[in-house]
Parts: sequence; C-alpha cells; structure tokens
Amino acid sequence: MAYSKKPLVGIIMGSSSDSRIMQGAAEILDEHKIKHEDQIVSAHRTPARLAEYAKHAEKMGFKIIIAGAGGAAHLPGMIASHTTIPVIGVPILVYNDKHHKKTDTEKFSAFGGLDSLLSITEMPSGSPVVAVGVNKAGNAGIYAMKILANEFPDLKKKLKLHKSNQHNSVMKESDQLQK
Ligand code: RP5
Repeated sequence: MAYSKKPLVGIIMGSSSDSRIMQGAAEILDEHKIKHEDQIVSAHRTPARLAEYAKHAEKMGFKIIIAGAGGAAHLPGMIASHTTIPVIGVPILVYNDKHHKKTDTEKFSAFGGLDSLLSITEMPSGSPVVAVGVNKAGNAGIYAMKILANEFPDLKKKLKLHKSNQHNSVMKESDQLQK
C-alpha cells in the first residue's frame, strides 16, 4: 500500500536526456511504494516554468524534491531558491543519449560530470542543496526514503532491511572468495 494518496516526492530533470539516469530514483521510490511525480523543468530553457513548478511543489505538499541536471546544473539550486522543500541534487553526466550512444567519446560534458557536481554543491552560504554522486540517482531515492522515514516509521524498517541485505550479499561474496 502506498504511503499517501498524493505524491510525496517531486522528481525533476533538466532534459529528457536525463531521464535514463533519473529513472534510478523513481525505481527506488516505486519499489517502496512512495508516490512521486516526474517532470522536465529546465532552469535555462524554461525559467518561468521553474518558478511555477516551485509553487506547484508547495501546493502539492511534496516533502522532498529530487532534481537532476547535467553541465551547468542550475536546476537544483534554482528550485531551492524558490521553496523551503529540501532539494536533493543529482549531478548528471549525460551521453548524447538521445541517440543512445554510450561510448566515452560521446560524453556531453567536457568535465566528466564534475561541472554538474560543483554547480550543485557550490551553492553560496545560506542557500544549501545536498548532492549525491554523479549519476547516482538511486542514492537520491534512498536518501529521500531516509527523510520520509522520520514521518513514516515503516520506511525505517525497510531501510534496515536494505542494510541487512547489503550485509548479506557482501558476506556471500566474501564466502565465495574463500572457496
Ligand atoms: C542540462 O543540459 C540537462 O540537464 C542535460 O543534462 C544537459 C543536456 O541537455 P540536452 O541537450 O540533452 O537537452 O540542462
């Protein structure tokens, strides 16, 4: 059963080319029956929509916004400037993936995702955004769960199970090394 009728998490991304990566956050939330609403909002190409989205997020009562963007990744910081809802940024290293090419030479970014990571984390003092690692959208999903677990104790149990599953799989791999 879902935790709420309405979405608790807003997932946004700067471009459709980010969706393959951002899917990682959606999958974690889906797996744990946490409703989310996903949209494309570009800080650069749709600045007015960005401001509207922040109002929408407040109205919808989102508890967390997960915002992914690549290159000059202003989306998480700009959304954070419009709302008090905590924002988890996902720095994205996109390939020219609209064409589904994944070789190293096809990378969109000249800086291997560092540009995006720094654009998100290096917010000025007083305007924080947290960030997960480059392309680690799944971690944003898990972190969102941790925040929501303060309100939904059942999620805490799921997070503990997740930890014990991780422990068990490492033990299994370690045992296999002994053989
Ligand atoms: C950023 O520029 C987007 O978040 C995306 O990661 C990157 C490339 O966008 P497209 O040119 O693929 O639309 O704003």
